[in-house]
Amino acid sequence: MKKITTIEDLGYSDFFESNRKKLKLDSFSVARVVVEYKGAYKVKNMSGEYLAKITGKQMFNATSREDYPAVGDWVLISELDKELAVIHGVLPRRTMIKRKYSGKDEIQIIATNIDVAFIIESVDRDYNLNRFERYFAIANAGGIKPVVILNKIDLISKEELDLKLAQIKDRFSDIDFIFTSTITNEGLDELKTYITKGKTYCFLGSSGVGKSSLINKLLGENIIKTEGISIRTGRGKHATTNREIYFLENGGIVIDNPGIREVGMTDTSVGIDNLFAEITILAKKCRYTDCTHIHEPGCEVLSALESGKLDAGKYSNYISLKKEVEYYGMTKLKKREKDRQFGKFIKNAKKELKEHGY
Ligand SMILES: Nc1nc2c(ncn2[C@@H]2O[C@H](COP(=O)(O)OP(=O)(O)OP(=O)(O)O)[C@@H](O)[C@H]2O)c(=O)[nH]1
Ligand SMILES: [Mg+2]
Ligand SMILES: [Zn+2]
Repeated sequence: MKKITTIEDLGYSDFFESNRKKLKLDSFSVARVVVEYKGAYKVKNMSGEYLAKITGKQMFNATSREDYPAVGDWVLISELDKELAVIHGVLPRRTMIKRKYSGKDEIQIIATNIDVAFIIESVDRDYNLNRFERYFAIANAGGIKPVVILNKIDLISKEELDLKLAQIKDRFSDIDFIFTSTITNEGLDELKTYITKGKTYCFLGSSGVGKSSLINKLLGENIIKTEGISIRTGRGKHATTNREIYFLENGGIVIDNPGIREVGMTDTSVGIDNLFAEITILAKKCRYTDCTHIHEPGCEVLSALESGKLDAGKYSNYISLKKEVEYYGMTKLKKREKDRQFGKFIKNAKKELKEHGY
């Protein structure tokens, strides 16, 4: 790992410094969140590393997950001793990647202040174009460039690889793809060309695809523990359990993540519209401005689908991602209404108590 000598080595830039100045928070030190634990963080600055917790006040004021620190954040801290610190606030984020847990209405911030999201799948398994698109949508929504890594190319033949490449190019013409193997080291030099000093990179993908193995290669030593694939399930065994930042010798900053099972949409609408620009452009010409592109007459999207101009897989994924975003918006509204009613209930209860002389 690189030895940190300046705050820029941690990824600090004018963006954060100008926000810090605006907020007039000179009495605190800045540090970057480098690991997230349950209920605590490891933060790092020029003076060292600290185990840190947020203040009770901050917890009390938090209204959503987004108010809490996440890996990649720049936080304002006060040092208690050589190893402990308190987090008082989070500096405004430059970018953020988040997802919804399926089934739950909870958001998870995967990481913040990242420049590139490497989305990793392994070629020997059932890699899935729809899933790629989900990652592209959340990256896009967060202002982050997605780059795909197809790992473990040592496990398939050249013919199989060419076939996969053709499929991918067909569906995603403007995304960069890197083919790698941590066994033969193919593609690793190409991967390194993407990584520059002071920029932050996030490694995302299912368990067992080789995220940590790739980062170990970039580090040039096996710092991160990796794990074999379970023969019984064919799945990874969740070797990595915490998100964590590593610092490369060339100055690049990389975030290793635990395997992600599902990539649920949150308020990702803009990300989806950007990603599916082809459909967004068609949709402008639909007869009805509120066209859902599912059954309406005069729908340009449907006619492009029928004529074969629009890829069917792309279309159906677009529709399901849009529905998910809509559903997310609805559950959020409902929750807000519930919170509002609960607030009223508390207020009335307090009033009644007062009236009864309590
Ligand atoms: N054949 C082959 N195996 C690989 C390659 N890269 C990683 N592996 C193996 O795949 C397994 C999983 O690798 P990890 O790096 O732990 O995967 P991960 O994505 O970090 O998994 P989680 O931490 O559980 O999310 C290990 O047994 C690695 O040795 C590769 O390029 N080719
Ligand atoms: Mg791992
Ligand atoms: Zn339409």
